[in-house]
Amino acid sequence: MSKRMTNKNILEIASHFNLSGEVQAVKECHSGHINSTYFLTCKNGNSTKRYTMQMINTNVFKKPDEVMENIVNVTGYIREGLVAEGIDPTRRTLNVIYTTDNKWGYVDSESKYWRFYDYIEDSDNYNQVESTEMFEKVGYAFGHFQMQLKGFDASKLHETIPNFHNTEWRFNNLMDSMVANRAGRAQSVLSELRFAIDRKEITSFINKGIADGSLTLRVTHNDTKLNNIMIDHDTGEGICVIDLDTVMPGSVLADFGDSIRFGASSAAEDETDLDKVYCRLDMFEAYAKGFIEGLEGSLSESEIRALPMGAIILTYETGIRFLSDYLDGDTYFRIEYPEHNLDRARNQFKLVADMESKLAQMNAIVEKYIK
Ligand code: GN1
Ligand code: MG
Repeated sequence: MSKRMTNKNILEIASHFNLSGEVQAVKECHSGHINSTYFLTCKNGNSTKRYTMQMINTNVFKKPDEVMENIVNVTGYIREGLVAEGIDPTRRTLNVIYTTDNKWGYVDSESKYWRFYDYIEDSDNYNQVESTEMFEKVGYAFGHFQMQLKGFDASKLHETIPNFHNTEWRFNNLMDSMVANRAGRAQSVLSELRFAIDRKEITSFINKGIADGSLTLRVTHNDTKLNNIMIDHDTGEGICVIDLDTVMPGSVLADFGDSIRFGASSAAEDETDLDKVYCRLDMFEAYAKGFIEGLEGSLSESEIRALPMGAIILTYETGIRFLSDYLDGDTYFRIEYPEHNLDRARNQFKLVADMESKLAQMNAIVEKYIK
């Protein structure tokens, strides 16, 4: 448990939610760069029930109630769809637990915003793929997630982080951070800045595609990291897509690309031995298969053709976000040591360079799905 949060604090916060029984155990979850997460076990007579408790990072999500409104609407829509298909929605979509005064969240005495979900039992999330079979199933689930939201009215969604996957905006942000040089680190990252600037032309790829109609605006997840999906213990199926804080209108390239960036990498996002960091084409192929199948033929030819560029762009974009944060003095992503964001940026750029060298092979893989 972090130094700041004590069990007493947690119990006090939990007492404001409609939980079943008494809190018996609290465990901190260490993955995720933005919010803080805990798992709580509650006991009621002989039965136990688990919950996921999260503090929303309001430095990143300025309007947490809007985040929650999106989540309640999106999960409600998915749940109705599952029920209409005769599928039990339990464990297949997040279930928000309301406060005792019927709200989506509780603001504590330190102005921190807390929310609760039912814990997704008999499943796990992963930080590294274990097999191509697993990654294909993850791809299917993220593709299917978009299908589940196909009829969802996008105008109901709040933009929880403006310009989230606007790569051109992210690039301009990097330039601003470089000039402002708030942490005095700009001189030490000249080669990384050069790498980013040399690739400026790719930053407009998605915006241009949306403008010229070759890419469709859909309701997308926008944070399709491998650890944002729960994998069923028995079937290995990607049973529940989690971390719905950034569900917003976007391009399919962002969801595809972000998954490849994280899951098809041969190494962790912060691996510092860059010889170990490359894009695994077997994983790329497995994910592409699952994702395209999950989208049930709704991808256009131009979208399928653009998927490999999506992988490059999202990896590049994440790299420049880490680099900007390093230049700003680490105010956005959680870090474990001072150079963490720089190590992450270097890692992502290595992956970009590797993907660039494999673009023809990635193109050949997706080409197979064009009829
Ligand atoms: C953050 O919170 P987490 O770890 O799921 C970030 C993503 C980045 C990712 C990089 C709201 O995701 O955009 O791709 O870190 N989420 C937000 O690992 O900025
Ligand atoms: Mg997450």
